[in-house]
Amino acid sequence: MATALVYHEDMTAARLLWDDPECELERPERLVAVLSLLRLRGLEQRCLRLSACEASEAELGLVHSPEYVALVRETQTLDEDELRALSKQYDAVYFHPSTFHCARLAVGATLQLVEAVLTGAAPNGLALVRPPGHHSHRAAANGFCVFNNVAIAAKHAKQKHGLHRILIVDWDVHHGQGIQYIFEDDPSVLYFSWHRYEYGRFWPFLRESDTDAVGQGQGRGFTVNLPWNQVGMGNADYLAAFLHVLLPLAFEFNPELVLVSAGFDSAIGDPEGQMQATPECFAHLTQLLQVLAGGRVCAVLEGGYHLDSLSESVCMTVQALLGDPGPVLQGSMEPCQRCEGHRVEGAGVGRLTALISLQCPGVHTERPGCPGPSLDKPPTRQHESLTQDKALSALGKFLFLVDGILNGKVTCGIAAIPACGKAATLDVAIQQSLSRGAQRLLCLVLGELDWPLDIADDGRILWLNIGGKETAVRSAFHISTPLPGTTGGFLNYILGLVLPLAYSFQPELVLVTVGPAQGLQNPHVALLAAMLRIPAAGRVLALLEEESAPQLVTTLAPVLHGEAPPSLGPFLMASPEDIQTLKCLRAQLEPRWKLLQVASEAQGEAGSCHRVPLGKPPSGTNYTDQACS
Ligand code: X5A
Ligand code: ZN
Repeated sequence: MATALVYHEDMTAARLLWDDPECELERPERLVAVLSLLRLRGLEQRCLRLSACEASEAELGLVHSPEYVALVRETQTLDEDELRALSKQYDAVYFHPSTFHCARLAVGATLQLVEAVLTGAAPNGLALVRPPGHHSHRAAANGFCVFNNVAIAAKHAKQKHGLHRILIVDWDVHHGQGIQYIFEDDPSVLYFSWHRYEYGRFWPFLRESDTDAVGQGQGRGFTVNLPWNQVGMGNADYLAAFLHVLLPLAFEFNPELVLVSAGFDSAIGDPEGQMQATPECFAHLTQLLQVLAGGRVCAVLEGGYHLDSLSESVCMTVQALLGDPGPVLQGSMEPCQRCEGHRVEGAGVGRLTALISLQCPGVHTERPGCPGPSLDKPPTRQHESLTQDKALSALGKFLFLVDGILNGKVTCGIAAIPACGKAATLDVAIQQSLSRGAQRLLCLVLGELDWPLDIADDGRILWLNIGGKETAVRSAFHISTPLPGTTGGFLNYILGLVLPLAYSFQPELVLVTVGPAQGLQNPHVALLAAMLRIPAAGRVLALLEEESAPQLVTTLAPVLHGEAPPSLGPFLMASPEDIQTLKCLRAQLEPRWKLLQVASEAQGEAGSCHRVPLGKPPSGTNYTDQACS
């Protein structure tokens, strides 16, 4: 099942016919540039290509008034002067004789994408559309937008598929006020938007783009605005916003579908956004969203006006949707710092996952229905079974696997080990990695296990023990804490501690050790692996104890390949004790690991951009990190 890519070349027809410096950014070349880079990278060819059809007027009517639809229909017959006069009645809008056709195709493409994902024809996908949609209102065009593609798709998903919870993530650099207005009293649609704001001095200059606009009536708490009051936000800021603000809310909301208003004017080089986040960041944002809603992520193009930055960022998004591991996120992980120069790398080569069993105790090494290993094909969702290879000793295989991950021949691996050999195997894996020159090794230990005595705490190993006897920060690299008691607590630990640490540390390899009596259910371990894989660019080696291995392999192998983890089941808030423990850990670790910072009230004016404004917490979401900030 491949990622859906929905497009129609007629959407390049609409263009600005007169001089207008504000509107000239939104031009046909945007789609041409994106598509040609997708082809050059071989990404388009890996997708399920769907040709867009025009949305029906009934579909447009899910959001827009009949009078407004009629008015846009009439623009097909207007001459240039009339088009220009009409355009002037709206803020930052131009009409072209083909606008109605293009805008209907844009809605149609978005609906086809959602249809493909909700019927199971594709796991996820991207609609490449023009004109964009998120600024348009029920009865008005606005900000280059004519029909509200994403809002119509959300209404359609509710009405035609009976969905109850839809998350809209608007990572465009402008506030999608149109979407906000349409769903402000609707608790079934959680709308999150970050946007350049500058205290209201940036377009569209709205009071209601600020943090205190949280929705109304039944929908109160289901609109979340994160205004950026400075330009220059980079990868660490965007990650901090996802880890500390969006994802805690999103997990509790538990969406059935994620729609992304995927504007790339929030990427480096864009003349509108003036931000610093690199294209690679969008692979990370996409992967982080893919752990929600069973991976049903539908990205729909909004803005993005720097053709190279736009095209690279779309490629990164598609690579993530396809399940490719990586890329590594470069640069400082300190929120609100200017990031280093924009580096662009080509697509990764095909890599394999190896599954091995040190004692060969009947662990499944092939996923059912999975084709055999193939080295020359780019898709990375195949396993290489090493169990059959009698020539290699068990330990030899294991070391081969460690090497393979470090030198990039293998992406990730799972090893089953006897309980008595767990500590020794981990020790060997660490020694082997260090002797191969590894500089940063993250050891995530679930269950009780002490730091190997013969290995120095010299900054090359970050030891994070969850499920240990006591809470202890022995050094910035040696952290131990008991297991949180609830799903909410566990999520808090992942989003508020494990992932920020992993992103800050930038490990070359993550060793996850899972004991049988560590108290976590398989879906929890799967979620942890699915999320750790993201900062680790896929390079995760899981060491399982034999007794628990057979079921855990079945759960872990798909997620290490980028498939969505299973749902965690009923949500229980973190206990006050767990929140207190996390708060205490973070307070001690923040000076060294900057991505742990949620807010820094103490820093005054200069540090005010560190603040991730939480506003008034939406009702029922108070398990999040406010207690820690
Ligand atoms: C979709 C989008 C921006 C309009 C900016 C007007 N619209 N100054 O990015
Ligand atoms: Zn925009």
